[in-house]
Amino acid sequence: MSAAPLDQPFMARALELARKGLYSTHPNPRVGCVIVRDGQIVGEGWHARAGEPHAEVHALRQAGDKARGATAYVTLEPCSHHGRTPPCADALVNAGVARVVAAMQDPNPQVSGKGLLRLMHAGIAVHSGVLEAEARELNAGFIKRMEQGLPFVRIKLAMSLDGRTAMASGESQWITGPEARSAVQRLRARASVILTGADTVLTDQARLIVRPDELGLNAELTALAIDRPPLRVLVDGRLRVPLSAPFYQTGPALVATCAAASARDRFLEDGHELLAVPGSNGHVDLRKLLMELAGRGANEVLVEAGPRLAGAFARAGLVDEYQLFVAPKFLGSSARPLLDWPLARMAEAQELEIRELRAVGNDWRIIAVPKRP
Ligand code: AOF
Ligand code: ZN
Repeated sequence: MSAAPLDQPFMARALELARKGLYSTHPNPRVGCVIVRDGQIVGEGWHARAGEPHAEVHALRQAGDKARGATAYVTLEPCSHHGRTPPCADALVNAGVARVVAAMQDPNPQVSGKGLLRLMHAGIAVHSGVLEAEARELNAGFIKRMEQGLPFVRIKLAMSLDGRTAMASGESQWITGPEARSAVQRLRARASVILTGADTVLTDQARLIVRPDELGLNAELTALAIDRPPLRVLVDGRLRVPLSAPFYQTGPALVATCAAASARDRFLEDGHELLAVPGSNGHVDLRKLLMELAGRGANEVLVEAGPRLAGAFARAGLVDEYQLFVAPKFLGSSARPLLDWPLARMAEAQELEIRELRAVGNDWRIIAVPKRP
C-alpha cells in the first residue's frame, strides 16, 4: 500500500501528540495516534504512562463509530502482544479501520512486524515509514534499548565562554542562567535515569532531583513528569559518599559500586539500593552498569557528572549525545577541565557533529553527537 497526499501532515500531528508523553511513558515508548475519516480528524490519542492504554485505544475511543472505514496514523507500529494492555492491532481490526499508516516498525522483539502483519491478514491496507526519522528520534532510547540492550546516554555539560566549569575554589553554582537550568530540568524529567558520580555529590552537594516549578511545562505535563520521577543513580566505586549527603536525604537512590558488599545493609536500611557492578581500581565498569540499567527498562540516561566520570563515559565510547550549555562570562583561571580525557595528538581528537546550536536565555546550547570512526 502506497503513501497518500495527506499522510505526512496527519503523521506530524500524531508525532505532536506522542511528544506529550516525553516525560512520562518510561519504560514504554512515546506514541501518538490520529484517526482520520473523509479528510477529517475524528479521534486523537497518546500514550501517557506504562500500564495505561496505548495511543490507539485513546484515539479509537474518541472516534467511536467513525473509526469504521477510517485511516489510523500511528507513530509506532501497533502492538500485537498482550503486555500490560491488550494488542492494539486487534483493537484497530475490531473497530473496522480500513487503513493503517505507521511511522516505523516497533523494535520490541515481541512485536517487530507482527502488528503490521496481523493488520494485513485482517484485510487492512498498511503503510510504514512516514516521517520515520522524526519518530526514531523521539524514541531513540527505547530503540537503542530494544536493539542493543543499552540505554541512550546524554551528557549535560556547562561551561563559561573561557571554557571553565568552576571557580578555582570549586564554586560552580550557577554558571548558566535560569532558562538554561530550566532546560536541564526538562532533560532530567525526560530521562529514565539521572546518573552522577561521587565527586559531584561531594563537591556540589548535588541532589539531582526534578523541581516541578522549574520545568516550565503546563500543569498536565508537570503532573505527569513528577508522578514517575527518574531513578537517581550514583556511581561511587569506593563508597566515599556518606549516607548523610543531601543526595541520599532526598529520596531513594541506586548506588553502583565495585566496593565489597559488606556495606549493603546500611544502604538498604536507609531505603536505597546498592548495586554491585564489576570494576577495577575502584572504577565501576560503566558498560556493565548501563546494561543493568537497560535491563531495568531505562531508555534514556542523563549523565550530570564531573570531568572524571563524564570523561570515563566519553573514553569508553558510551555517549550518544552531548548537550553543552555555554554561559557568556569568563570565570578566569581554574584547572578543572570539562572532560578528563588525556589525548596526546590531534589525530586522536574525538570528532563531533553539531546537531543544534541555539540561544537559551542568555546562554547558548550546543547539541553534538560523536562521529563514529
Ligand atoms: C502501541 N501503542 O501507544 C505504545 C506501544 O506493557 P504494555 O502493554 O504497555 O506494552 C508495552 C509495549 O508496547 C512497548 O514495549 C512497545 O513495544 C509497545 N508500545 N505500542 O501500539 C502505544 N506505547
Ligand atoms: Zn499497543
